[in-house]
Order: sequence, then structure tokens, then C-alpha cells
Amino acid sequence: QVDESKEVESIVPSYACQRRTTLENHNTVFTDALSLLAESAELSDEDGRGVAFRRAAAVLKALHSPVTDLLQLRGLPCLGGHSLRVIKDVLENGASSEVECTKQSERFKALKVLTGIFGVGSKTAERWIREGIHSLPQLQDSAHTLNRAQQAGLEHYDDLNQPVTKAEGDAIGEIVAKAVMSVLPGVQITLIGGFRRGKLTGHDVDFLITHPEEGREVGLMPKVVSWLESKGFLLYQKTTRNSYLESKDGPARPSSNMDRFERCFSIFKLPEDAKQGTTQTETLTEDTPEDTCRLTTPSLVKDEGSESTKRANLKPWRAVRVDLVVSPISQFAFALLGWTGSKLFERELRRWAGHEKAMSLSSHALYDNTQSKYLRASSEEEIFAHLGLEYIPPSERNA
Ligand code: TTP
Ligand code: MN
Ligand code: MN
Ligand code: MN
Repeated sequence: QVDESKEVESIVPSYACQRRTTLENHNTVFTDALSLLAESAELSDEDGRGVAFRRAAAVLKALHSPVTDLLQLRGLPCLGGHSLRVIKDVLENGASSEVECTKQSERFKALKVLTGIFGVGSKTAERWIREGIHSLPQLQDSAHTLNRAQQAGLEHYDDLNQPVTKAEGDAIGEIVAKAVMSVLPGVQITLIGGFRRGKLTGHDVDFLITHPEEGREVGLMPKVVSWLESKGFLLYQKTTRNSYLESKDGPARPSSNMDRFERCFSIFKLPEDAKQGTTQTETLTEDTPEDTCRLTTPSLVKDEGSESTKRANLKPWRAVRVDLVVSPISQFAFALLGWTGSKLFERELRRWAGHEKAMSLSSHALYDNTQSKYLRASSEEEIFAHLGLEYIPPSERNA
């Protein structure tokens, strides 16, 4: 019996970064249930519980066939008593009563609606709910003054809660490529986040920007933002400058998963015809002739649409969340690995580094505490090798 459980465990190793997790999921009925409980825990600031449910869901995502019997789960890692109860409930009754209960609770519904506003986190939503605010109309009627991000979030609520497609992501990519090429030739731009993992939709589009000559990337973001603003492509943006060099506590602070790159959280105004206009998406390089990059003319972008078309919801553009990150080339591999996700995969990489290898991994660097030195890397493959892990390509990091 001991041997048997060992055997199962060797099929599913306990860290998500030791496993290949594709988008093909044979156990969505269970992983949806566990993910919802994870989300509910995270919205209540119970991060420990949230991670436990995420880890349990990730183990089931890595299985190659549907679970039909609890006995099949023997020896699998990360399945605690609570997660097992949920799985058992789904197996026996087709649904988990706890999940159904959570879904229908006023509190959960309100937390979802309010945190669905860009710029509103669980703490703020919690505070509003305590004041009796459970819906958008109630929020609008309240005396609360919203910050700039929240105002934009509320204004574009429907657009931002509609999944972004890969085609829209590619169209945004062409605009961003054109912007960075215009302000600094030779810049490299890489699609990161969920789309790099092969997802077909996402809640935003993420890009990593670098330049092959170290230092040339400094001060790039404000110029890119100005270009985008001048063409009318931005509905909202907040740029944070790079604070890595000034930070006193070094790059690899294991407790923090926020990095210090120059970045821009934005809301793009994506013209509807930019999507259709998207050519076979080739990566733009500095020597790509301008005319191969088919972008909507600024005049169309500025067109707000008449009142009647707006009311008919026929506005000729839609709002899309976009994250831009700038990395110096020396940190590029770490930034690429850190921003490709999934969030659980990233968390597990850092846990593996710390607990199993006495190393500290961040989106900037890898520090070996045993040798007391930084380990250099110019590719993701090298970072996995430093960590003693088999290389997992982006499409298999969907834990
Ligand atoms: P997200 O865009 O939040 O997630 P995603 O792209 O995986 O999913 P979706 O398709 O719904 O957009 O984050 C992308 C990656 O960036 C994620 O692995 C975590 C990382 N990240 C950081 O490293 N630091 C940060 O401050 C944030 C916000 C994200
Ligand atoms: Mn499979
Ligand atoms: Mn994303
Ligand atoms: Mn993002």
C-alpha cells in the first residue's frame, strides 16, 4: 500500500512547477468548484485558504483523465480534507452544496460585482458592503468619491468584464509595437501573461518590453504612453517608475510578489475595425515598413459615436485592460518567467526555490543563499536549470 501511494505521487509531483499543466482539463467540474471556493476565500482576504484550494484544483488539472471515484485520488498531493469533501460532494450529488451556497450568498455576489470594477480590491469592496452597498447603482447613489482608476473602471464596466479575445490581444499588440518602435527603434516586445500560455481569452493583455542594449530602456514608458495618448488609444493609464535600483532590501525579497519594474496599468480604446484590420500577426521589428502595420486612423479613434449609436451599444471601439512592463535586458529572462504565469505556477516556483533550493526567485533575479551569489540567466531554460527543475514551456504552465 505504501508503494502504491508512492507510485501515484511520482506521477503527480507536489509542486505545480514540477508538473506539465496544459489547458486541456479533464476535471473541470471539480476544478471549477474548487476555484470558486478559492476565489471566495481570496475575496475575504483568507489567502491561505485560497492557495490551498488553488493547489488542490491544480492537482486535478494535471490529471490525464476524469476522476470518477474518490479512490483514484489516493496518494495525490495537496488534497486536504476540505477539498476532498468538495470533490466527494460533486461526485455523489453532481454539485457541491458549499459552492452552490457561496454562489448564491449576497456577500459573494456583492464582492464579485464590486471587485469587478477596475481599481476596486477586496478591502474596498468589503468596506462598501458593510455600508450596505451591494450593487453598482447603490455605489453610484452613495456619496463615495471614487479615485481615477475606479471612475474609469465604473465607466467601462461592461467592456472590462467581457473577456478579451486573442484577436483583440493581437490588435493591441500591433498598436503597442507601433508605439514602442516610434519612440525607440530596436525595442523588443513580447506577449506575456495568459495569452503566452496559449489561452484563447483573458481579462487583459500583458506585454513585456525590453531593448537589446542595456540601459536604452530607461525612461521608455512615459514616451510610449505619450505616443499612445496622442493617438487617442488610452482611456486610462497609471505609470509606475522602476524602483528596483533604489530599493535597499535587494531584489529577491521572497515575501513580495510585486516587482519593481517600470510598468503601466492601462485601459486601451481598441477600435472595432482594428481587430478586423489585423493582418497575419508577424512580430514587428524596427525594419518593418510602416505600411505593413495596419492601424486605425486617429480620426476614427477619436470618433465617440453619436448619442444614438452609443445607446444602441454600437460604439465603434471597446475598452480593454492592458499591462505594459519594461525590463532591462539583463533581467529579461526573469521578467519573462515571472510575468507568464499562471499565478499559482509563479507562486510554486518561488516556494520551490525557497524551500527546496535555498534560493530566492523574483521577476528580477535569482539569488542562491548557499553560495551567497546571484545566478545569471539569459533564458527561461537556464532559470529552470538553476532551480533543478525540468523545463516547462509556457503552454504547460496553466496550473
Ligand atoms: P494577470 O494578467 O493578472 O494574469 P493572466 O494573464 O495569467 O490571466 P488573464 O488571462 O486573466 O489576464 O498576470 C499575469 C502575470 O503577471 C501573473 O503570472 C502574475 C504576474 N504579475 C506580477 O508578476 N506582478 C504584478 O504586479 C502583477 C499584477 C502580475
Ligand atoms: Mn490530457
Ligand atoms: Mn493577463
Ligand atoms: Mn495583467
